[in-house]
Amino acid sequence: QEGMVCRKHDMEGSGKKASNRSWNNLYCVLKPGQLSAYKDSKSFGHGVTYHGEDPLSLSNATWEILTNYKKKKHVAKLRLADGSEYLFQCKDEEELQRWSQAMDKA
Ligand code: I3P
Repeated sequence: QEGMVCRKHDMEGSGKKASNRSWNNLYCVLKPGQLSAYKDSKSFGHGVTYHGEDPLSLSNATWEILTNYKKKKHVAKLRLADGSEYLFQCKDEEELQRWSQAMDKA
């Protein structure tokens, strides 16, 4: 599963709020056990991740669709094993379901 998703870093692993809390439209690529982010599909083609970030490890991570989230629609929360949290906004419900199914398998 891969495609453009809007992402916000919400919490650091330490339990404090993330410093850069902006939403970024990123080309996300899900492989078994890891989620990588790129500026766009071209950067993915070149293997250059967004801001040089390492892939997020999905072992012991949880993915939860935020049905009560008021600010935006089609949002899910990814919580990593270290406690850090990222919000992902998909363009529509179908995309959200697609990502959710892929996350469940990854
Ligand atoms: C953030 C940006 C986010 C907003 C966040 C702001 O500012 O406006 O969209 O989250 O609010 O801090 P900046 O771009 O200057 O970093 P929401 O869209 O979820 O409101 P927050 O700190 O309350 O999460």
